[in-house]
Amino acid sequence: MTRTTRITTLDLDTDRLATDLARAERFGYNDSYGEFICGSWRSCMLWNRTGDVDDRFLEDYAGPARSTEYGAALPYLTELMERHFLLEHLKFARIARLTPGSVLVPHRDYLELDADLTRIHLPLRTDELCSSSEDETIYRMRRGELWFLDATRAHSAASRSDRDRVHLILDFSTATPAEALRPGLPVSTGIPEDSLVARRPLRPGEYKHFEALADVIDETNYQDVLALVIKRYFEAELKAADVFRWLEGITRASGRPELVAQAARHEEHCLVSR
Ligand code: YCP
Ligand code: CO
Repeated sequence: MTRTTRITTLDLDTDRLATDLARAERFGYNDSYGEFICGSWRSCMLWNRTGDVDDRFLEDYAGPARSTEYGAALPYLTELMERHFLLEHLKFARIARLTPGSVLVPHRDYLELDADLTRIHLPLRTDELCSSSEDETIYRMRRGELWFLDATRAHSAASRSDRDRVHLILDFSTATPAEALRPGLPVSTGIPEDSLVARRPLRPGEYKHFEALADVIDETNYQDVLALVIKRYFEAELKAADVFRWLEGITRASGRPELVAQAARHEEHCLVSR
């Protein structure tokens, strides 16, 4: 069973959202967490421990989050957050932009923290060519939908869109999403049928064709080969962990021990410990 849940759909004010998004276009975005990205996923902090936009990473801390200059420059998003959430439990709020053609390496969040957080997404600009995943489940988060993501499980995202996918991402200290939400919103659980993305079964010998990339892979295109495998995971029935199985198989077949070690370290960092 996936734990990811579409909580509810918000009725967004298109004009006010457009005003905030236009402002957010001019923010400075950072490339932190590049080891989880093939392509580009850039983010900026709206709320964090210090209120300083240069504190770009998730970290453990006590007490409530503070708004940064970017958070303060977005009145509509601030209002939405105040209306729907108990912000005393908020730890981080970010805007994240996934650029066309980019994919995330399957990973688990919060491994570097003492305590897990509760992750909420609100897509602000997206389309049908953007997908997300939890383990073997591929789904679409549509604009205006509030989603709880179990970011402690292996998850990923991919964009084949021709423009940036823009999401508001919130992290709360509560054990469950319900404890972070103000009472009153209709709350559902699970992923609705029409949000699921079907994949085809693997073709016989499909892995073997990828293994032939052993003749191509080197330190200059390691991330590109990984991107090919991740893109296949979004099309055909691989598990999130299979992405690394395939990558490791390709690196072993290449006969280059440094690439084998790189893939093993990368898997450890993304899925096991850091
Ligand atoms: C995060 N997950 O939420 C990570 C890093 C990709 C998505 C980048 O911080
Ligand atoms: Co993540």
